[in-house]
Amino acid sequence: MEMKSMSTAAVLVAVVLASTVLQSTDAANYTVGDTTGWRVPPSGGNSDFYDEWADNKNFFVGDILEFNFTTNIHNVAEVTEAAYDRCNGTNPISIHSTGPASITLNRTGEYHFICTVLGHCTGGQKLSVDVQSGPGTNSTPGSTPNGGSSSSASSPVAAVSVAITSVALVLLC
Ligand SMILES: *[C@@H]1O[C@H](CO)[C@@H](O)[C@H](O)[C@H]1NC(C)=O
Ligand SMILES: *[C@@H]1O[C@H](CO)[C@@H](O)[C@H](O)[C@H]1NC(C)=O
Ligand SMILES: *[C@@H]1O[C@H](CO)[C@@H](O)[C@H](O)[C@H]1NC(C)=O
Ligand SMILES: *[C@@H]1O[C@H](CO)[C@@H](O)[C@H](O)[C@H]1NC(C)=O
Ligand SMILES: [Cu+2]
Repeated sequence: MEMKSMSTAAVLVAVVLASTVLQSTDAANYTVGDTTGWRVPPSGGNSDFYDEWADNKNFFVGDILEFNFTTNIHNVAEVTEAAYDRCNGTNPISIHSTGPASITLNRTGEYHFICTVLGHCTGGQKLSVDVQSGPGTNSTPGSTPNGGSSSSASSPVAAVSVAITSVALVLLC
């Protein structure tokens, strides 16, 4: 009787702890381009450099992009898709001129970034990312472009919770 209520409490504590730990690891902090930073990519005209950097990553609401660049040499502007395609920095949505610049991805959908210094975007200094609603992120309901990916993202949380619950039950029963 007493044992049973103890184990129930322990399981509850374990599950709450597990979900707290998992939620706190949700937001990621990326240095765009890693050690290359934010610049015209080296190895001449590799205009896919930042697309390749982003390719194997999943971006979620709350993640941070750190654009590491030297002030007055580069900048980072958020632009529309049309402006991104044409490397048109005339009317950016927003622009950050002081490096390094930290940009929080606070909505789902595509973001487009370019450097507006002449020739830099056409030289490959451009990045687009597709942001998904993350595990534990219940803001922006109904605005997730691809809802299928968010369910796959939440399944590890459930799996770890089940695993921890099982271990707790075995130890305490
Ligand atoms: C993100 O990482 C950069 C570089 O490591 C660091 O300077 C910055 O403070 C970090 N930002 C947050 C919010 O953790
Ligand atoms: C940012 O760039 C500077 C200069 O290239 C470098 O010293 C620094 O380590 C970089 N920071 C990160 C977080 O990569
Ligand atoms: C760049 O965009 C602005 C408006 O944002 C537009 O007026 C201009 O014609 C565009 N330039 C080119 C070359 O497309
Ligand atoms: C989203 O981020 C942008 C730029 O980082 C900021 O200006 C804007 O206020 C943010 N929006 C919300 C809802 O936090
Ligand atoms: Cu630049």
